[in-house]
Amino acid sequence: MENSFEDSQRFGNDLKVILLGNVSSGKTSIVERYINNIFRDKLRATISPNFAYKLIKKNNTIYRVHFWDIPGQDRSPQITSVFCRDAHGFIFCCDALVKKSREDIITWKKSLENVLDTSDIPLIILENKCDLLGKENDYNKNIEELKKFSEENNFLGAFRTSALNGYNINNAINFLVDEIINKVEKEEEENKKLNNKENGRKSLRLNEINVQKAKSNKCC
Ligand SMILES: Nc1nc2c(ncn2[C@@H]2O[C@H](COP(=O)(O)OP(=O)(O)OP(=O)(O)O)[C@@H](O)[C@H]2O)c(=O)[nH]1
Ligand SMILES: [Mg+2]
Repeated sequence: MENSFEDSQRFGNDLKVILLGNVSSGKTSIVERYINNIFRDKLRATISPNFAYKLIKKNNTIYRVHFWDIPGQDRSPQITSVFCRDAHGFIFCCDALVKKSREDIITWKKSLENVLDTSDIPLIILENKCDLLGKENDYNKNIEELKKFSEENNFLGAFRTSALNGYNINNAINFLVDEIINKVEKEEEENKKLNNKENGRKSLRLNEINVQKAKSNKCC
């Protein structure tokens, strides 16, 4: 779907997804691949948080999904608290060739948990640059290890991706966005039910008051 200004004016469903992870794990490249389907070689390090959005239609609703790309060099509590507080979901990125980069995801998650209770927020891992692991058929070699790591650390899912050739990027991010939208729609449904109940009680009370008024106004 095209991201046009007119489109963005027509709806109010904004969702916020944050990308966290070490320097050079590929966060900026992943966002550019997902949103614009491009890849730039030799990208400069991101020096301040950036965002870009994509319009996604689901169940007849258009959502504007904002992707916040946080610089890997900045793990300061200010950044996580300012940008992450109202996020709907998180993508933790690591480099498939750098073992420490996967382990560092735990540190990123811990610094996030200092400012936010993540137990009810969808979090996924993207182990990026899998094109450097070998042939396409080998992309999923030892994927069980990654899945186990993800389960043990309470992530919703983990994917090998390549921003360079696009492998699994749409699949992985659409999975996260779907989860977020399902959650948001369920919450809205529950809120509606609660409001209806509340309105029902109010109108019952109003009816009772009207009946009492009518009774007291009756002339004998
Ligand atoms: N081979 C390969 N290179 C990639 C891939 N993704 C990113 N790169 C390259 O890796 C380098 C770092 O990528 P970035 O997207 O800038 O990484 P980043 O996580 O945004 O880094 P910071 O902004 O410093 O936090 C760039 O030169 C990219 O071209 C990939 O999937 N495969
Ligand atoms: Mg970057």
